[in-house]
Amino acid sequence: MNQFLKIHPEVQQALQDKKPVVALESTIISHGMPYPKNVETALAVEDVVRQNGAIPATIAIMNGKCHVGLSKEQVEFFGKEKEVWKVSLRDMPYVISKQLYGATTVAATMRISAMAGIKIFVTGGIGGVHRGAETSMDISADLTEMAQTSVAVVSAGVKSILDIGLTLEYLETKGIPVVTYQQDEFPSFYSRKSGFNSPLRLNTPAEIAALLHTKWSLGLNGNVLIANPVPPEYEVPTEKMEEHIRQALAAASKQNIKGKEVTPFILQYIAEHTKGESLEANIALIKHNAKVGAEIATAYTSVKL
Ligand code: PSU
Ligand code: MN
Repeated sequence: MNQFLKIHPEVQQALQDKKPVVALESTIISHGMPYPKNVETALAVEDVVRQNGAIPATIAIMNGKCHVGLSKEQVEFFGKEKEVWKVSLRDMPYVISKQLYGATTVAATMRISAMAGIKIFVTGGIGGVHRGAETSMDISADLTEMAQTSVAVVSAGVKSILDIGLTLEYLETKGIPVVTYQQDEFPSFYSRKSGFNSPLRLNTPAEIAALLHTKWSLGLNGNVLIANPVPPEYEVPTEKMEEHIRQALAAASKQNIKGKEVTPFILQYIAEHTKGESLEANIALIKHNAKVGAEIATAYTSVKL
């Protein structure tokens, strides 16, 4: 096994027994939500995965290793500790060789999942092409990683802090199937709508599992993005979010926020300025993604070869 990988015994056992396993990221814990809601949510999401028949594997970096499956205490640590790096692919060798604490983004979590042999990964929202990317060139490494690593990601679509149209174009260019679960429109995280048709739609975990199996059996490496709309009762209307997003982007530009700081800055700004409503939606949609992700992982393990 890779010398930099440390797989929790429960996760290792499940992988060996070919039982369903769902990977979870840690940037959302350390940089995506405020304490203590971040820790409560991370632990609740693990429970939802379990209740739906799969083993959760939250991924983070510490003591020079990529940890696949964390204890409650470790999740608590990543939720509280301030000196945690936000680790995308670029940062992995530095943070691992310096033995620093690293919370993994979608890109880094996908790569570590692949090293461990996990095929399904659940998150809230992925990174993408930012608004104004034609001049800033700010395109998340999540997208380039999705083009090459064969791990499926369940998200609630793409947050409209990004340019959703350009993100969908980029995904098309890179050959990444985008499947919306049970509706025709691609969702935009807080909202079930985005104004963009989803390239593909599937209605059951079994159909999604069959698509994954077919793609990878064809030798088509890379990700499938599964967009799972936020439950209607938690939806925040797009018009309402748009105002906050505009303000967040203006504040980021005024404070000259650049590079890896952009996404955490905007997420935090929105959480503070929507007085918890967006945070409640965020929590609800991640739990819902965990349920659907566990169902897909379960269906995937029973695909007939
Ligand atoms: N988008 C969200 N919530 C998040 C993130 C993105 O709606 O928590 C986090 C994820 O960890 C994602 C990362 O992989 O931000 C992307 O950062 P960047 O845009 O710097 O690549
Ligand atoms: Mn970026």
